[in-house]
Amino acid sequence: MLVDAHVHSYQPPRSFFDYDGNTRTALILVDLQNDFVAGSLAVGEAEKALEVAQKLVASGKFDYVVASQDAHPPDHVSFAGSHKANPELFADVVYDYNGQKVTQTVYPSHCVQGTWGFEIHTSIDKSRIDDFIWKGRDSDLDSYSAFADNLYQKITPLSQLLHKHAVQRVVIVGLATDYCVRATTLDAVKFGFSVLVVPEGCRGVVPSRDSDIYKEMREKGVEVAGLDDARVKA
Ligand code: VGL
Ligand code: ZN
Repeated sequence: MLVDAHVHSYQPPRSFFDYDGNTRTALILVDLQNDFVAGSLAVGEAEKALEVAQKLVASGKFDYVVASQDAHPPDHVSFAGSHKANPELFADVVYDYNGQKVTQTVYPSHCVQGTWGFEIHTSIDKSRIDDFIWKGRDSDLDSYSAFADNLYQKITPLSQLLHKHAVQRVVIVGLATDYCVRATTLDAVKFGFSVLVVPEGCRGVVPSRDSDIYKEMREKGVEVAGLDDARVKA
């Protein structure tokens, strides 16, 4: 590129298209954290999702790479142990949130800020991740989506960061398909992005839900593609 002598600082593109006319595309890595790989909420075959995710990270084909992390406090409402009624794991608990009845599935304690389980798995090259989105930080409300909490009380910086980087299209992989990947993907559509999900780079808590989830995603405008079919640049 020819650089004008009067241009002293790099300006990010203001257009959804890069200098070659390609759609500016971000990679969103959802919750590739130790607790979901080998910890308290381990997802089956998570290593296979990590392998595909790292392949995409290493490709260098994305204009922006962002990773979400569940970042719960120790007394988070999604932990069975936080409820006096002693609910069983994976039971649905109804609780009061500012006068509103909220249904929350409860899990073992996981991804507590500052613990090993919270850290992104070492198979992912973190030096290639531009920004990290911490979610589920408030004790009294969960956040499956990397864009907003489950009641849309607050949004995370993710949509702002994508706009700052002039991104129009997002490619999503991560854990777990049936919770945080699903919610992040459907929110990406709601927030106006063009969305591609790569199932090879995702694994679910309950794998038998996969076909229904990918069907729902397609019905809502998501492109679901294999790694070989995934056009990471337009
Ligand atoms: C997740 C359950 C609870 C996920 C997070 O990352 O899919 N699932 N917290
Ligand atoms: Zn969680």
